[in-house]
Amino acid sequence: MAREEVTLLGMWASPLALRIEWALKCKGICYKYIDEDLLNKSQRLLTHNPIHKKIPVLLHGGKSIPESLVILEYIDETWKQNPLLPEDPYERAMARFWAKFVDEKCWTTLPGVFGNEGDEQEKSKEKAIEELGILEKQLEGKKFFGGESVGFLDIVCGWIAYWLPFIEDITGLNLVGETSFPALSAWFKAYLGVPWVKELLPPPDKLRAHLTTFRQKLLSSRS
Ligand SMILES: N[C@@H](CCC(=O)N[C@@H](CS)C(=O)NCC(=O)O)C(=O)O
Repeated sequence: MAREEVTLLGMWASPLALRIEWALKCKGICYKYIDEDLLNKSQRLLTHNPIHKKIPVLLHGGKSIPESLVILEYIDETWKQNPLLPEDPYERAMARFWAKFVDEKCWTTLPGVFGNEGDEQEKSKEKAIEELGILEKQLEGKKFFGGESVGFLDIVCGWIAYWLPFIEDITGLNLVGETSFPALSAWFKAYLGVPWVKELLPPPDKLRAHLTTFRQKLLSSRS
């Protein structure tokens, strides 16, 4: 089963699809990548994720697995090499706890900073700084969330390391400074410096242009 063809339905600018590519790359799994048009969803996407109709979706052995965190755990359980989740049950539970925190909090708050102006943006910014401060504490004294090497939580949070500077640049706001967030700033560099992490990052100019247009759309839909 583990040797059967692996296909990822993704979208090049999706931080959540990138999570899956990172995990597959870290495990050394060959996969086929299909870039989906999220404005004109394919029958393939609707068939493989009929409930949420979203990417990422992993196809393996005739089965479809949706939801990025679920996919990450599936990958970790299917291919045992380079384990992502810690072995200790308590540590595993905590990695899942923090992954849920990132998806329930930062995944909503950072787009709130990006897609708003004025008071709404200010409120999201305050919340984002508070949540990033919580992650900062988790990292203190460690190189990676996973300790000395990249683990589950690094892959879950990885999008923040790459996307946050674009958010700051495009909005003109400063959220994570090297003085106020030393551990997080050092982790951004360490994570993005991992060869298989770096290799999969979307081209910066293309991403900046995409995000700039996306922000304009978000702002005009709100006005
Ligand atoms: N909780 C889901 C969220 C997936 C998600 O929001 N995917 C976005 C791309 S990053 C998407 O497919 N958006 C299209 C839509 O909402 O219609 C996960 O972790 O996989």
